[in-house]
Amino acid sequence: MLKKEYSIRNSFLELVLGDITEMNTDAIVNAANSSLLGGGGVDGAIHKKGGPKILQECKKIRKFYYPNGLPTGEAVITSGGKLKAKYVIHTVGPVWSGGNHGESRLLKKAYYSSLNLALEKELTSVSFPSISTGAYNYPVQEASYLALKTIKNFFYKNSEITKIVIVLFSKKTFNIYLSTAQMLFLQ
Ligand code: AR6
Repeated sequence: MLKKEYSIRNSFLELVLGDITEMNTDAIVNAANSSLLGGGGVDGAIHKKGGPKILQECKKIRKFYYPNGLPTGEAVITSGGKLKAKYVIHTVGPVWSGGNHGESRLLKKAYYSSLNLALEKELTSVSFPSISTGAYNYPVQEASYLALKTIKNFFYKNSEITKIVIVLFSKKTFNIYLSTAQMLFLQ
């Protein structure tokens, strides 16, 4: 497994080339859609491997808290079902529409909402996929900068979460995150 670790204050950020459904961090983050009822990409893989319990919990969340769907940038939490991770944090990243429709603010918000939920649950380790860069078409270069910058800022404000992993599904995406991280963390 290709891996690169950075030490930021008292915590660690890891970039990993792999499948997020294999991660054994306390939680893994799902790049979901507003319906919370599943889809393709990482969402499909998480529901497939995690089993029906996750979907049942998502349906309850919809019914009781978000009858109109989870707004972009927000996050909710369910159990991890059959996954190694105990929890799945479901967030909705923005669809890329050229860059002038609040995309960067909403992408940052998706990372922050997920991390704040992990804090509330007193979790210490979380894995993220590269939110919005698949079906939602966010350019990977820009997304990697926002994701890494947001995580860096988070580590400067909070020390309870000691490990954040970004799991990249292709060598190409991994390399883009790697070069952004070198630029942000090794100066
Ligand atoms: N592990 C890690 N990363 C993965 C995995 C995996 N198992 N599978 C795919 N990726 P996407 P989005 C990568 O499309 O752009 C869904 O249908 C993928 O290569 O999963 O936020 C939802 O239901 C890409 O780099 O999420 C929504 O409708 C990244 O994960 C919509 O797609 C994100 O790609 C959300 O689109």
